[in-house]
Amino acid sequence: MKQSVIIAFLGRTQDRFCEYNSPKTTFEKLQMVQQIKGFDGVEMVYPHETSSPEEINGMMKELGLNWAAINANVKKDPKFIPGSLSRPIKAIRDEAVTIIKRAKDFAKAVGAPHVTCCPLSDGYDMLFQVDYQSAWKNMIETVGEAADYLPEIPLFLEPKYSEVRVHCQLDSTAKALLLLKEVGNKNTGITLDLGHSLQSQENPAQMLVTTLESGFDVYIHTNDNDTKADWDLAGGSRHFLNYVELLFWAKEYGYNKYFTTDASPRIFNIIDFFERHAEVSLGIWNLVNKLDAKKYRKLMAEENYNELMSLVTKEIYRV
Ligand SMILES: [Mn+2]
Repeated sequence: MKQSVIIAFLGRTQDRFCEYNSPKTTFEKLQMVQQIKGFDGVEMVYPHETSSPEEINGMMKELGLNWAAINANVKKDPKFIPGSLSRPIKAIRDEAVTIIKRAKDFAKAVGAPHVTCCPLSDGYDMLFQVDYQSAWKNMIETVGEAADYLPEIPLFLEPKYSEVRVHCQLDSTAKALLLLKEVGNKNTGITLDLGHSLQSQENPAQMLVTTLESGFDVYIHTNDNDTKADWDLAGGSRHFLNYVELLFWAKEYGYNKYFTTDASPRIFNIIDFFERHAEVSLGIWNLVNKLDAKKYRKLMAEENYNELMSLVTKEIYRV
């Protein structure tokens, strides 16, 4: 199991009420990744954490770290705060597409495998706020243009139900999958964030399988929450069995990308928080690798629910 982290969570984070931890340079964040037992991969935000590809790759090599993904941020810049890829103003949409294209250039230059983008500011707060027709058409067009550029660097889209808009445009894995089907570019995929999927009232494992069976790739973000908001808790702290089931099916499909931690330490010690996340994630991965998947799938085919529940009790919960 390859584990990585979105390094933005190693610096200062904030919510509506508080700021947590101290600001850090990209190099300081990378030094922290190196200290966290279980992590050797990095997801870095473009353009806010990047400098020249040469300088960043020098840091990565010096610290012996590997690339999980480049995260194209199309929400943080003040002009993107009310939205970017779906906005009615073409100049803003074009600027957002350009950021994704430049993120792909950066990924290629540093040797990162793909770009992921979570268009959180696209959506709406009130009813009668946006024109759903133009918003959907704009999204198909902008994502299509970004996907077509530099096809050797695939583009992954990350859906989420809520935040920063009250209702995000890509509010579920299913909606993002529908968008990718409309775009029709095979060099695309879904960034399946376990917590986002839970917040959308989905089953993450089922959405992994649905996406892959629909012919689109998947990149996994790990965390947990209470399903009401995207709290970015440590993995397994609320939805242990969902995490086990997701990794069970990831293994069935031969998932070989990084499992990237999208979790926020907030009041917890940063290193301890991520080490506990890495530990439970690896523990679940090792557990899943001990399960006889053929036996489980045979019982599913036979609709033997009682025996399956017994196996979950004995082999997964182990009580
Ligand atoms: Mn995520």
